[in-house]
Amino acid sequence: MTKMLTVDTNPVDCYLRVDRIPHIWCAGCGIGPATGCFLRAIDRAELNPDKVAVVSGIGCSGRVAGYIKLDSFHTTHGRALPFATGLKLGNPELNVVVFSGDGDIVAIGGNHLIHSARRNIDMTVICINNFNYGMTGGQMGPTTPLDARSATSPYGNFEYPFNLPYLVAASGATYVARWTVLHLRELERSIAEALTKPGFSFIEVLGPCPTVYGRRNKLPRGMDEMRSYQERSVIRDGADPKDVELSLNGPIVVGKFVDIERPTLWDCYQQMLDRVTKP
Ligand SMILES: Cc1ncc(C[n+]2csc(CCOP(=O)(O)OP(=O)(O)O)c2C)c(N)n1
Ligand code: SF4
Ligand SMILES: [Mg+2]
Repeated sequence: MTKMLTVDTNPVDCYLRVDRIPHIWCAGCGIGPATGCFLRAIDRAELNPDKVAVVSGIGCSGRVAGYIKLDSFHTTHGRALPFATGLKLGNPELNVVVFSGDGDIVAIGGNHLIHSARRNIDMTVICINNFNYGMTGGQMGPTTPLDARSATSPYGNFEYPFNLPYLVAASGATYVARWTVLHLRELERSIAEALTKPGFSFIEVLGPCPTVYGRRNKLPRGMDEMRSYQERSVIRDGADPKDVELSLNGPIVVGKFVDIERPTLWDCYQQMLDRVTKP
């Protein structure tokens, strides 16, 4: 891919299907900034874009695949991970990235998430957690904080939510981090690191959904929302994932929580082949 930069183009335009712009995202949505970080991370990690494949499911976050001018696949709801697994096993040279939302990856796709982590499939998962199903009008999901209001919890959520870093770390992920869309530099660096690390990497990105989740929970908007992220967040690299639970208005612990080595599914497959084919 040849980059053609002029003064009025954005450095990541080469990775975007600009003919699809304007995008569908609302003003103040966190998905756009997270997408920008991902695209800049491709350059930071010095990847060959021709070897990067992006897979999304369904949802506002799942629209990302439609806007990215790489090999990108907009799959069915919750099935981005199995699709990505097939891509990776079919062509292990590919750098496979799943970019989708909390509903897509953790609710309908939750089963695939824990098993992809358990098998340590070499891929990077970027999960935009906006605490609800934004696209369909703001229903509650498995990351909706206790007491948060949503279309389906009008008096406040009484179901205990998942703590995603703890869930994926316990399932076997070898790289786990969380950032908000206020932490653009850290997020870009973290994605670049995850892209070059073998094994199952998971990055939770907390991003606002002002249109449905934010409005129902009377959260600050725009710059005020960013200020609230700034006031609430604390960077704690190496924190134990079980200690990074989120709540509606409480502290937000961000950072890199897990960075360990473990053989990937492909490594284990090769080891088994070596063993059984030895004379
Ligand atoms: C099989 C199936 N069930 C339900 C839906 C409806 N649906 C579309 S997007 C979505 C939730 C998306 O939530 P999330 O992944 O958090 O994305 P967001 O819109 O919040 O970014 C649902 C339930 C669907 N498209 N397909
Ligand atoms: S509904 Fe929410 S998640 Fe969807 S584009 Fe609007 S702000 Fe973003
Ligand atoms: Mg969501």
